[in-house]
Amino acid sequence: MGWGPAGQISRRAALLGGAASLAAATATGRHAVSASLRSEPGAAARLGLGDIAARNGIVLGASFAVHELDTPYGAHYAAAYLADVRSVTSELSFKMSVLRPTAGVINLDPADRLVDFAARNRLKLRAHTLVWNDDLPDWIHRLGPGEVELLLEAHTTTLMERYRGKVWAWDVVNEPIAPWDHLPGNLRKGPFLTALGEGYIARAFHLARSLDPTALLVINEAQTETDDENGRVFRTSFLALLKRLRAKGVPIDAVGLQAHLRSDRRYDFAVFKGFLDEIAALGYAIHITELDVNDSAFPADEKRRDAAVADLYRRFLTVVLAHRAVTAVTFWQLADHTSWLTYMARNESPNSRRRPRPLLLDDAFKRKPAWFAVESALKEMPPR
Ligand code: 9MR
Repeated sequence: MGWGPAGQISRRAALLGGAASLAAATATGRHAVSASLRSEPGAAARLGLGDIAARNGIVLGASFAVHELDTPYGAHYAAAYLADVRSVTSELSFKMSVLRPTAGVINLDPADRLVDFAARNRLKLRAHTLVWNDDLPDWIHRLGPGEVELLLEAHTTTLMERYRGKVWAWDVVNEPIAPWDHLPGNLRKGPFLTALGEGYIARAFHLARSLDPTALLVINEAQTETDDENGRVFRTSFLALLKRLRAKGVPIDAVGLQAHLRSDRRYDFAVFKGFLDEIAALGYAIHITELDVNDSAFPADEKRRDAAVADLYRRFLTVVLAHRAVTAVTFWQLADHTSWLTYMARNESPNSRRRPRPLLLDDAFKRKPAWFAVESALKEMPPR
């Protein structure tokens, strides 16, 4: 079980092959937002989610894929972000698979384009991710340990020097835990672990801190939310790792918890709150980094499905937003048709009439019950 890129090839191909025209990004701005809001009756009277969150001390964001700007709905895509978020996370463009598709080549165009979009629109940028033992191009798997060490150093240095002052938070290490690899500490196997042992994590953070003393440095993990054996193993293993890193003085500012929630899993958010308490007790801030709801086990009927998705968002956020250590919440995209779950479903079952509805906006960028559930949770949260 993993978060591999299965079924996502067309999406990455679109990104890599895209003519990286800046036209769509530069054409977006406050004008695009107001145009979109005018088209939605009553919308102008409501604050965006990012504004409500900011009033309560939360940075609200969503992952962003620059190639979506090149689609026929590109201007609406940008407008949706400007209306509702204060930060964007790079969903693809800062990954080694995109930046370094072949040995000796670095493709910075998509990352530059995202940095430019964020800067023009005064959005904070979460850069995802520097070091991840998954989703790597094949050539990295063929390197020897010494070369992997050099790659970690060169990659971190190139990116952090280039974007210093433009990135608000770096997911320095992504998903260090993978119990199915059966390694000590339940650490995820991969080239960086093989080359440097657990020390790859400390190495990356120390280097990152020396390159950018002001950006927030984040360690990001998946699958910690469920009330089942898998969730328990992830929580215990990740917490043990955080304690070891804390004891060694590794410079980590915040812990990222992805929160890809699923309709086919059990949740007890009181248990999850206890986990947040333990992270906070170690002195870390907490970012919710990839929130969405896989609705595959909810009813086929769209009204009932939307209500169930909204309810799961509400239950989760009520607990999370009440926790003082939580300072940022990021959704994994905003609109259903741009979700990784939709891209995957389209690839896996192109003829299915049922499409995932995991996010806050529908395919026409209209607000869904989930949007209003998030709005209420943000309005009702205790201010910081
Ligand atoms: O949503 C992303 C998808 O489009 C990519 O194909 C995939 C591999 O790069 O990564 C997805 O994002 C993942 C994130 O980087 C890490 N946590 C799990 C996310 C969903 O798979």
